[in-house]
Amino acid sequence: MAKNTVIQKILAAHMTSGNPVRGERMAIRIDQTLTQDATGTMAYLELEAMGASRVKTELSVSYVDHNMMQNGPENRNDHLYLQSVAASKGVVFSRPGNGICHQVHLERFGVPGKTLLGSDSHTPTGGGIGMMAIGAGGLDVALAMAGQPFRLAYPEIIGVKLTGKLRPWTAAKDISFKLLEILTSKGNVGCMVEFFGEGVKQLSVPQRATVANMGAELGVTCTVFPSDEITRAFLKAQGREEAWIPLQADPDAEYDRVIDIPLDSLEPMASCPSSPDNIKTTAELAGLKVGQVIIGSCTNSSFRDLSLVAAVLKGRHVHPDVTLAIAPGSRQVLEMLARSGALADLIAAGARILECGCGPCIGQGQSPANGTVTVRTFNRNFPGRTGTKGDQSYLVSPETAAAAAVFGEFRSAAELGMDYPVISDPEHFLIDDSMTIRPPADGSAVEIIRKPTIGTPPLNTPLPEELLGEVVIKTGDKTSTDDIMPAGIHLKHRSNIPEYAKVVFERFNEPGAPTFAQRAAAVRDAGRHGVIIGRDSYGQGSSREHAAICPMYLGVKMVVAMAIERIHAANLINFGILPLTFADRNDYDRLDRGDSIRIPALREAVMKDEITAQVTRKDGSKFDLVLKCSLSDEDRRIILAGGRLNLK
Ligand code: MIC
Ligand code: SF4
Repeated sequence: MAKNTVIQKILAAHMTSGNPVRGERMAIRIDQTLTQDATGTMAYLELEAMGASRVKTELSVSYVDHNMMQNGPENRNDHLYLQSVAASKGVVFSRPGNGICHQVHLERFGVPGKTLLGSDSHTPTGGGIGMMAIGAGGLDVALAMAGQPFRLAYPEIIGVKLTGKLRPWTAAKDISFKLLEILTSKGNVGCMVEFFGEGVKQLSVPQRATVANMGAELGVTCTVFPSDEITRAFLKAQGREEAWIPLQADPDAEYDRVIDIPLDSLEPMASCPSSPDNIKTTAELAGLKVGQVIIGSCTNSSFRDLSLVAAVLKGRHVHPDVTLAIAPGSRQVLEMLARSGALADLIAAGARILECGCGPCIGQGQSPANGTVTVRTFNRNFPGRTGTKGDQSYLVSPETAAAAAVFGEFRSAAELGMDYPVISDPEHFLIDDSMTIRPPADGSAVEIIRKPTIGTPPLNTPLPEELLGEVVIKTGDKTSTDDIMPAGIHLKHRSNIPEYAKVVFERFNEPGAPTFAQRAAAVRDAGRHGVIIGRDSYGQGSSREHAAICPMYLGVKMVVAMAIERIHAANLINFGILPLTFADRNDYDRLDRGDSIRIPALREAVMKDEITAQVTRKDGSKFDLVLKCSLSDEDRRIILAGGRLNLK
């Protein structure tokens, strides 16, 4: 009697090499890919550098949703490159204004049981429709487009059993908060999450997508829901019923670990500054004054979510001390809100309507005032991500956000004095694909548009014979890729590495002192190699491979931490930076900025699982540092070559 989980079934159907044994290396075929503009330009430049003439996936989609401020020509230059390279390589192009990649992909392209690799960490959103949807760096997505399988370790499968029913004013987002409280945002590398149990049936596809989306904050590889009659109804309403297949875990399926979440035991919660796993109940925050509310992002911008907010705000007005901004997740959502009248209710209530896209979620506008509280339905509240230093960003559900907009403070939504608006998915979504452009059957004649701000992917040099390292920075726990490579106003330089590299670790720079970029370049120019020391969960958050490319450009050759997050570790390897971990965690305390780390016979050393480095501290004292090198044979080959693009 078979007893497989949904994850095991999808893996079995896609495995191209390896064995289904936890922790063992394996590879899977990738059916679909997605890219967004902020990571996509580099991904397509890499695809071109590989000499690929046409993508080999069943479907690849290029979205423009991040960089849409168009302050200066850079963003539009990127769009023109992306549109033309998509036509040339056989990729569907989703135009700016069509919506956030994850929302649009769910609506128009997602298929249960398929694999999706996306150059964005929130790609797991597709798990809401029963996909195995995985975030990765741009280069890994480019390789998948070129037809190569995706390599990963066979996962530990965490089953999350949902029972009961959410209570009024408690939302799908609160399931994510509960999971973050239980699992935290660290220590989950190599895990996949699967939802099961009667409670699953209580959640619509957009609600499941909210929960699946925040798997990224747990640091797991993907989050998968079964595909059932609710999935079928959603696909039917999107005019795509033929894409549906049933996909359920077998009755006796065995998970490596099971977490029980009785939905009726949940209460409204919030992620408090400045980490998604800093969870409190909203009751604990009652009375906290709020200066700004923003509703949107790939977590909470569906027709259901925004209709709920409109229902709360109908006939009321946003509190005088609050600004409310709303960014719909897609053009489908926005147009349906307009036609249903909900948009008029939002406008009448004083909401500022932003275009469909990521917008403030990635620091593109709407930075809060100093010392004020911002309440967002987003998924990340890393320090400074809003564009304001010292920001106080709270992540909540649309229900809690709407109440905060009305009251001007955290308060129980039950105090709104109205019945909880139950919003069901429509029987028919409004279908208009005129903002997606299908590629021509033969793209060979398409001219790829390269304006002057479109650079080339920089190449690393092969791994040196000896590492003459110097610690350029030592960071603490949970250093995110936003810390390493800030977005916001710098996001427009994603296609221009020398310019973007100037702001590596910007948040850690001290006024008047040389910046990280200057210090790293000085080490590089002196013929030495930059080393970064991190603590736990180094590189969490965004999939941006720029957090590897830009340090590489500045001469960084090695990162040593207690643990490195999956996507970032893969990006480091892809660009020839050696990711190592401490054999003894206490050694973290013995290292400091300016210390020298030498590894003689480095090329031989990386073939082993343990490397001994010689440390000379700034005060002249010396010690041997034992480092773990947990790389696959393929990873070692890439590291020796100085990155994936150097391998033929
Ligand atoms: C994010 O939410 O941080 C982003 C911006 O979507 C990133 C991708 C990027 O940095 O371009 C992500 O999540 O991978
Ligand atoms: Fe865009 Fe924010 Fe989602 Fe990232 S998390 S894809 S920036 S909406």
